[in-house]
Amino acid sequence: MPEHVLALAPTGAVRIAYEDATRFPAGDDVLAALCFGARAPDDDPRWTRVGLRPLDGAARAEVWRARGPVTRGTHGVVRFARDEALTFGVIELDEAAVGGIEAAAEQAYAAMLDVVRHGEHPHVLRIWNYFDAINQGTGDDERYRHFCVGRARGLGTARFPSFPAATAIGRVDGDPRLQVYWLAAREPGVALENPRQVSAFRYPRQYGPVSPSFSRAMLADARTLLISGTASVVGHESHHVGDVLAQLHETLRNLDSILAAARAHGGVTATQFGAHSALKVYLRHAEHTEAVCQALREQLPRGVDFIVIEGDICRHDLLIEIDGAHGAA
Ligand code: 3EB
Repeated sequence: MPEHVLALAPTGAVRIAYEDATRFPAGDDVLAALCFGARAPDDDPRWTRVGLRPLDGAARAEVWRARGPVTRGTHGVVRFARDEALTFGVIELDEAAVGGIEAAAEQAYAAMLDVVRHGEHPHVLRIWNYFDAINQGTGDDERYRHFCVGRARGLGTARFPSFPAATAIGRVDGDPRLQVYWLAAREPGVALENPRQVSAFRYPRQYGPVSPSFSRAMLADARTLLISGTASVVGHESHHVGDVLAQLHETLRNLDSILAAARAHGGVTATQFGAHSALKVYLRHAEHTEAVCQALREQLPRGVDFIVIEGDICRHDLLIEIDGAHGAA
């Protein structure tokens, strides 16, 4: 199994790998294990099951390993694991218990802020958000837009000092919990934008009352690129509506453009993704799996590790989204 060595901080480093999700690698060095589709053991707070079905084979877990000793704990509703330089935190909130997705997002983000502000790792670099039925509701009543309103309210003026990189994907398993997990660090990162895209936090009003609070990517320790969910958006508009392969191609151009921005910043040296890149591909329709996997094998540089999972994209006209990380060689 390839391993992606990400030098994430002067005092430490983290490695990401997609591993067999049924083997439950305990290991004292595990910071977090995100288990897509498969069951996660409930006796270890570092494991989180995300109910997104794997489409390209056996269930795999995205495992984040630290270099140094890891300590774990809980703080209110937050579970966390940390080493010297990094903290991985998780909140899972039942929407029904708090009054819906907007309230759940507000409370989750407020709780996250409360924990990170009082800890030694106050800089949130990267956040993942998963919740049910993301496209349900029309216009400003769409659940994704309510999520954006609640997220912004929970964040208040917090920018860490920039917005973290992020992913927001819809599950289709009917699980009523909002799942939010994040990577926070002792040192701030450098937020990057994509010159091909309008910054999400500057999206015009047509996409909702509150623009999405995230940066396109985060350069951690000036060497490691944490890439937000990226889709077939050019400027601020969705492109290639109805054509998944054209959307994939546009998405790969956006990813290359983000990598170029990181290179221009001196953060990475690679001119393309490769053996130190790990990508997660979210597909709205399972029936697109075969065509997309074939196109990925043809179009991605050799050595890139990727998994394909089922997930709804936050705009109903988008069929595919990709997030991931690229580490220093
Ligand atoms: C886009 O480019 C696609 O709301 O946190 C991608 C990544 C998207 C993160 C979020 C939304 C989010 O606008 C959607």
